Amino acid sequence: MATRLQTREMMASNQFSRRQFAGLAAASALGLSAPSAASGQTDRSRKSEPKRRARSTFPKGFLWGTATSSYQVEGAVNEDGRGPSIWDRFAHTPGTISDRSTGDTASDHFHRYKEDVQLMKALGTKAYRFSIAWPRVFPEGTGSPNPKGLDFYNRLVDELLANGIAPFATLYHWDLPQALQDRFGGWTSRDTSKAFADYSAYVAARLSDRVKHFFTINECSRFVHLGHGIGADAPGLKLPQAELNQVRHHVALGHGMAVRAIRASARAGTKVGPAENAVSCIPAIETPANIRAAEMAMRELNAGYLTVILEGKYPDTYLAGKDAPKFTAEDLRIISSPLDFVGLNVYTPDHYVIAAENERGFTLAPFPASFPHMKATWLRPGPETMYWVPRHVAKVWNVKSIYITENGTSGSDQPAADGTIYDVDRIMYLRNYLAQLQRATSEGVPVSGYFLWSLMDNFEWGDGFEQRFGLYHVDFETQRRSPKLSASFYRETIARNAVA
Ligand code: GBH
Repeated sequence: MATRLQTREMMASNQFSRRQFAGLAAASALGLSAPSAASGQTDRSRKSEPKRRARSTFPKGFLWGTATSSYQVEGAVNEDGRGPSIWDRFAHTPGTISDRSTGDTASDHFHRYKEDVQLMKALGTKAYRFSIAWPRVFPEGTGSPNPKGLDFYNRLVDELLANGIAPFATLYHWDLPQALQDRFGGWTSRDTSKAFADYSAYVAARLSDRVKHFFTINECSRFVHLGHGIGADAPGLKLPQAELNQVRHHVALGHGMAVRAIRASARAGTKVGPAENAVSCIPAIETPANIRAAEMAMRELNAGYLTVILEGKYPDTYLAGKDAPKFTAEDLRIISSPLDFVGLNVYTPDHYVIAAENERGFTLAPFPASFPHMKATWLRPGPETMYWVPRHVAKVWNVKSIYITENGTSGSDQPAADGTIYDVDRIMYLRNYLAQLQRATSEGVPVSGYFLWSLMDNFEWGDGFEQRFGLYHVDFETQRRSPKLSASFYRETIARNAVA
């Protein structure tokens, strides 16, 4: 005999299929033959839903958005006085990008931003996270600003606001001015940290009348390791460990200097924080001992980024040995300047953790070869990552405000005979991750918003155009955008403020 709980679940799932059916029927041609779908009629029957829905919603006012980054979507690399970035140089170096593409045109967002804002509106999103290309603003990295440098961002911000979408700006999503690489060796020098703070102050002074949230640096962890450790990203360096740790320190310092510079130059009330892809540590089985072990692993494995940013010191284990970075006490004070929020990019479980009676207090389980992955082989689906990462960050470092600054997946995205991309793999991924995010918010983990990566297909770094992360498919020949089925899923989720 079914228990009360099981009966409730069964009833709930029946309602779900009826609702879903109605939703699909109403949404002919996905209801998203954008941009005309801006009216966004969704299924009204949810009004009459019983209590279960109320408990499974996201908090009132939860901010739903999408994310992109400058080099991945803008194109227009030679327009309006933009200088070259390390990604222009890298992508134009033979052997770096799997399909030999570059970001020269990318998704042509620079010219099509108005159309793209309508795509956001059709989803019902209320926020957009984009990044500012430093070499548009300071073509030489420092010195005289390009008089037209911020024009595009001014237009974009105005267009977003006119459409009821809040702009969230990232100051560094990896497109360092090439001039700084040439002059100072880029992030191998603290001159770059200082230059980043100056550029950030300049931008914040001019945009903070309309942009209320700034992210400093996107994913220190990735561009330090891939760009400077293994040479798979720009600037393509393979530095020895001690130098790599020094680069990481300069990046953390750049973050802290930028936080201070923004506070000094922006309007009062401007909010600032990092956007980090934390090394995610998941309790392999949810026992109190494993949870505690996963928290310890979190601190230790994020030593050079979140730990130093949020604690103002490097853990002793990180400083042991000959490869430790060189720094001053003042550096640590700058790096740990108070933040308004922490942004977290969440994609995949990095480690499943088991408590152990060893020096570290934990063991990291090796991934079995049979663990599944999405189209990108690095992207293992582990939906509970979306629960544990914000929960750990809130608990371990007492963080009071969190945004999920990226989450999403690539897919093969082949159109069916009727031309539609039925990306049910992406929907499966998103549904499960969002259910875990809802679990977190329902337990009081302070996540205020979610930015789906990505609004549309774009230049996926070393994977060129071979990995597509968009809710909207982009035909890179014609630049035509069309919604995938997942766009309907996201629109429905936003409309309900609950996982669809
Ligand atoms: C984010 O990084 C980026 O911020 C964004 O620009 C990007 O488009 C998006 O995610 C999707 O990738 O060396 O082959 O094993 C995601 C986190 C961590 C993904 C490092 C790639 C290593 C790939 N990244 N990972 S590999």
